[in-house]
Amino acid sequence: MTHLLRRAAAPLFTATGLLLAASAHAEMPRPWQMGMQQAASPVQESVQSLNDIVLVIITLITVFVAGLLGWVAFRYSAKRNPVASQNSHNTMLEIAWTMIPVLILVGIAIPSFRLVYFEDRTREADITIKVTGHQWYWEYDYGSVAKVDFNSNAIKEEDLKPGQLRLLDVDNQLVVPAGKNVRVLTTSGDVIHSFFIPSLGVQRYAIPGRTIETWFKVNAPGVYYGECNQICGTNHSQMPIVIHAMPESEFQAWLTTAKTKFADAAPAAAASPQKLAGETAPQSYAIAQIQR
Ligand SMILES: [Cu+2]
Repeated sequence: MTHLLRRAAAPLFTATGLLLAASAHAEMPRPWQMGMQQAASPVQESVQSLNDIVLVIITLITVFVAGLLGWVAFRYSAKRNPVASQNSHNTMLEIAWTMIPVLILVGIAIPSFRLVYFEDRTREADITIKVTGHQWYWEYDYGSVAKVDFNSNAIKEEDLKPGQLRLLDVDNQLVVPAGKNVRVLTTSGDVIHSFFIPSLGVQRYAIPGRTIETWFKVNAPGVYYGECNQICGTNHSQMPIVIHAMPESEFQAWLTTAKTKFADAAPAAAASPQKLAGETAPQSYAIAQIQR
């Protein structure tokens, strides 16, 4: 019954989603969504085209194997084929059914590895942002361009304003310039988290004591939603990610205001009760050393 009700309400949710999308481009999970979110970065475009290619290959293989199985069951049933074949091997056939799958797998592996390396390293970073996962919020450090370091918390259900999305909207969005290469360095202040934005093709672990690199370039200004997708404790579901991409000039203006707005934000982060003893202050992080 609940299932039916939800099904009936689905178009309503979709309409709300479309309204939101019309006001400003936004990529988020939608009720009853079957496919992937629309690609908004070069990496996600590549992810989706590889997905499409692999989907065609596995569909053809599934149809072929199912057809073969059906044909053998029909043609060689005890009724139609009372005297069973005594053949135990056939060299040519065995070479074929070994080599053909090997060639198919190599064919899939080549574009797959190419993609893994493509999303692994930023070619020419215009900006570097250090992303730190905490139980249970994200911290964004713009150390490579300005002394801006702040926390991003989910908005509590009772504080949601009209149009804000439950478990998706945050108080402080991660603002980036659209069309620029954004290098992301993930780490964690406590347990393992994962920085995941589906429409941008970003998914990286945030591991304490380690720094992992990835990057994205947002194709067009807009708002792109993500979530922590590594179960990290009680409030794992309460640490969404909101990337707000804006034109370069607007981003620079935002950065100027952010310097004042978040002037005292970093010490607050340091005073966080979940902070582990010995964890280094975000400012001490030498981003310059990672530049290559
Ligand atoms: Cu988490």
